[in-house]
Amino acid sequence: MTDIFDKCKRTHYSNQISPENEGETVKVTGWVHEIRDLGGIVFLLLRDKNGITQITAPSKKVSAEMMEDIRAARKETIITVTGTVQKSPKAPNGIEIIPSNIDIINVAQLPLPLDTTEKVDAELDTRLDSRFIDIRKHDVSAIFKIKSQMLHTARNYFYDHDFTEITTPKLVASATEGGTELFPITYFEKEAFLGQSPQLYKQMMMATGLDNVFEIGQIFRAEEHDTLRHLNEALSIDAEMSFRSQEDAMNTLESLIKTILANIQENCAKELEDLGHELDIPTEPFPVVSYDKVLDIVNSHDVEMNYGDDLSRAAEKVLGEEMGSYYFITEWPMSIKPFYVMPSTKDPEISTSFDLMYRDLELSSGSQRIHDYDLLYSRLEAKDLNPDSFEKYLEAFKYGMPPHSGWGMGADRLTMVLTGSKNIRETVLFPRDRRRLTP
Ligand code: AMO
Repeated sequence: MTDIFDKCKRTHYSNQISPENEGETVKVTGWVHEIRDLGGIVFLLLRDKNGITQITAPSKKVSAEMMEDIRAARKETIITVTGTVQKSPKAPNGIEIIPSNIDIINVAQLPLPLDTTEKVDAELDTRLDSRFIDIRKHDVSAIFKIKSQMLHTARNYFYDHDFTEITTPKLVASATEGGTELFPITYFEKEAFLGQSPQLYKQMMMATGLDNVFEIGQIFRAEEHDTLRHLNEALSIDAEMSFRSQEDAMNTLESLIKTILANIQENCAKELEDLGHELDIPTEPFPVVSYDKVLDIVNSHDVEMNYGDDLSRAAEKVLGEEMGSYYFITEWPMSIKPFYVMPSTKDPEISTSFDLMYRDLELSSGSQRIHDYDLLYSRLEAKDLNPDSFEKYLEAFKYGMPPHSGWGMGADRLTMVLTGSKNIRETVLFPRDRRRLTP
């Protein structure tokens, strides 16, 4: 018996066959996308990772037995077709294949939970319930190919810039980010949580002499609200750098984003086309706007914002319209930033923190960090946090902690920008939100 994998061994992906291959025998394998039976001729569209190939079976050229096999092929069944390439200007890639052999590899049940050929998209919830079929659609898989390319570029960028990749625990004992709730878990006889951020660990790495570290990993936020930008489990790209200032951290972030944009533009042309999305690529340095200026802009648009307020949704929208694509917001009040943020040397009420925005979407936040033990201890107290819960973190600041800076960027949010997705759930294979824990 021929091994099933031998049967499936393709000679070409759909995008690798062109009119230049006319007359050649090729073998393609994939999913039955669509079948059109016109009586004397059957058209079968076969879909693979890279596109679609038309299989054309005229009853005059193809055996009666094979005509039967083709007619019996159900949508989404896996088949392999061997045949001769023929030019066909109206077919995908300008070719069609006249089959000489068809193997049915695995039959799909009907009805399908989701139709991959529907012109109008199903509800997002229905799609997420059957994500494995949803991603068969090229305009959906394009999002994950772009996300993969983005993560690959980010990793390369860090390796090229002398960063060490780290992985830190996600089962943790304490909170790091004020303002969002923690997910409590049962950890034997102790109280524990899912990590909101690798913040404490990446800072502790600064005391090890590794100098520059990065992590790409999941963060967990028990956000109460249900928005198009928040998930309860998100992917974060975190960087932390010793002996580097707030400005150095901002420059690294900006240069990383520009590298990612250039790379996606170069390597994901087909995916961008599948999505009908054009990248917004800034050539100038990202503008920097102070928190005070943000207050002026927002208030001048009749949206109320007082000193010490975080950005409301309405404020983000105003800024998105006023500021254009990528921009930094700096000089935030200390009162609304986490305990580890270094106050500015100019004014202790103003922080060294920054947010990177894309229009009305916050992509990243970061800062120079406090490296002085006594100051850090007093900031914990000032934020009503118990320094005893941070004992192991604080220890790293007692025996030679370099000054340092860093940031965390939402990888799913960045993917929204790169793919033009309006809902963060589109950019995550299996999103976790208030209502969704499966699949
Ligand atoms: P922050 O809490 O601002 O900062 O998070 C950093 C970035 O992570 C993304 N993000 C989210 N994405 C989707 N859903 C969520 N619920 C969610 N929460 C956050 C955002 C955000 O800008 N420790 C600091 C970073 C640092 O200073 O290094 C932190 O976690 O894009």
